[in-house]
Amino acid sequence: MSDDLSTAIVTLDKDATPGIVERRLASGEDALDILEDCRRGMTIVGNKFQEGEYYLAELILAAELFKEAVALLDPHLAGVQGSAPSGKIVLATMRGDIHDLGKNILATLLRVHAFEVHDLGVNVEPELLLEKVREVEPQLVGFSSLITASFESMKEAIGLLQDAGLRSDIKILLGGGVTSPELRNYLGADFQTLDAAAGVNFCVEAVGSVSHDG
Ligand code: B12
Repeated sequence: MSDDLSTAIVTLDKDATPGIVERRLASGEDALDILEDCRRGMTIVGNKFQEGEYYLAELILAAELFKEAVALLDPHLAGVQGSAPSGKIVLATMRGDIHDLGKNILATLLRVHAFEVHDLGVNVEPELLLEKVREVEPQLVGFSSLITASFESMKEAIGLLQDAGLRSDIKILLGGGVTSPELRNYLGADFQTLDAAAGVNFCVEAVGSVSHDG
């Protein structure tokens, strides 16, 4: 059954995908499990792109299907969440990078865990990130990176936080396909993962240790 959904995304079946999501929701299945199948489908699409079987047009179509599925799942995920916000996070895909599917998954999962998520979107200028951090005073900043072109803009943003004296109040986490422990060291970030659920665990633990009012 779960294969149906990832297969629908992989075969770019725009008629079948939303129907499968709705059917599985109606049967009472956990929205997180359905989300995981969407992610699996997207990973297979990525592999096909890498192997030259799929081109950019297919990637864009698959990404649209993925977003449509997440939009259907979103209200059901929100229903899982607790009451009081457990922490604040500013999320961004920085300048040079327009990939946002993984970031959006993380944002959804964090909302499920009652985080107040301030998602700046994609291709974000470092100055805008600093401005947002000043405004909302989060305990956490999360960068999603899928393309090496965004490394320098993340570095720049962290430098701005440092110069503003805000870096030590914040935990910085990285995720997305091109991130690695080496990148974490290069940027001086606190945590790196390729798994949104591990990112959520880090955030939950971090709000306990860096909590400040605001
Ligand atoms: C889908 C996709 C696209 C879509 C993006 C749609 C969208 N709205 O995001 C479109 C078609 C627009 C696109 C465009 C391009 N892409 Co593209 N794309 C991909 C692809 C196939 C999949 C990425 C994806 O969404 N995966 C699924 C998500 C769910 O996985 P994920 O992001 O890794 O997220 C998971 C975790 O990493 C984690 N996570 C993610 N972010 C964060 C953040 C935090 C804080 C935490 C804790 C966790 C976390 O949570 C998620 C779930 O666990 C990858 C190939 C690949 N295998 O990754 C190439 C890839 C990323 N693209 C690539 C390229 C080159 C491009 C283009 C330049 C192509 C072109 N020639 O024009 C352009 C534009 C790039 C730009 N300036 O940003 C390259 C990057 C190479 C590099 N090393 O820099 C890749 C690797 C393909 C390749 N092998 O060549 N792309």
